[in-house]
Amino acid sequence: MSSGKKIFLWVTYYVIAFVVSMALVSIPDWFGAEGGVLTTEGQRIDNLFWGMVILSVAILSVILATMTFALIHFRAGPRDTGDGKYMHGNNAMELGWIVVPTIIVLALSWISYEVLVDNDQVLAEGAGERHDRGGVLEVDVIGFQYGWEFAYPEVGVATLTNYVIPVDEPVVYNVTARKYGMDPDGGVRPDVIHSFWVPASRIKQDGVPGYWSARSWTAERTGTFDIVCAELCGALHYQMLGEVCVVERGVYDAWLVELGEATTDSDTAGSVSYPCSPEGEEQTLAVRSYQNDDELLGIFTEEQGLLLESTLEASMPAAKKDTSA
Ligand SMILES: [Cu+2]
Repeated sequence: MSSGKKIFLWVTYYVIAFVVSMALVSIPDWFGAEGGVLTTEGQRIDNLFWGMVILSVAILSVILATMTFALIHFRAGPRDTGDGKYMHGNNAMELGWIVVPTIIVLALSWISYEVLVDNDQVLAEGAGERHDRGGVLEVDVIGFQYGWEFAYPEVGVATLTNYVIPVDEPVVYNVTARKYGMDPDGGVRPDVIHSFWVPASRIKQDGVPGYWSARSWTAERTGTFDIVCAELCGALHYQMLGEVCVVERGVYDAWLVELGEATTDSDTAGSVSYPCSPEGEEQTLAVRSYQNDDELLGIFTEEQGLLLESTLEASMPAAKKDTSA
């Protein structure tokens, strides 16, 4: 067979392998429904993901095409019992399969790094302390067993389960988790790590009790999008569902005014209208006052928290004894 024909056949196998593999990887719904990516930052992540998928398929196709070519054209005849050609070492090939993958992996690392830097641009520019990030809208996200609170420091009020943001504007999320929670029997126990995730945003951030982490993203269209907890955090982890409601700036401004007037007393829970209520239904969101860091710890004040901390410490050895018995 002429080398021209060999190359033609190999390229044919390559094209078939590439087209079939691309068709197969396009079948799964990689990111869930909800009409595709929601955020500017998420679009970068999707582009990176698909770039990596296409590159992987391109490399896989080299293997598939070479394997197919070898199976068909180098197969032994029925009476061929001889040995294959003896080879020992091939410097060019060995150098090739070290250098080429190294370049690919380094290039992918660099591109991924660039995407992460771009996605944290708002945080980098508005650096500074929590609640003072260069005038960017901030929402404090507090996970607990089992739900989410979304606090608007601007007006000192937090909503439960669902929250509202304006479209086309960066929002900084300060994420944490409560330190303590209430048991169904009225007792007190420490809370755990949760993970704030709006799948359509593609951005995920752990909420660690007593520690603040920040992420930022910009929603590019209005509507409602699921919130889930992405860290297995206990028996009712699956119930940590909510909704982010993305609205026009005017709607958001009016809602924020209403939110600010919903409650002022930290002991009083109130409610506020929900701009993303389904057609013909007037839903409300539960809210509570959010005045200072003591309240960030959850349903307890700092004083109670310290008291509880010592109570919990005192009860630890007993609890250990219980489990070993
Ligand atoms: Cu959780």
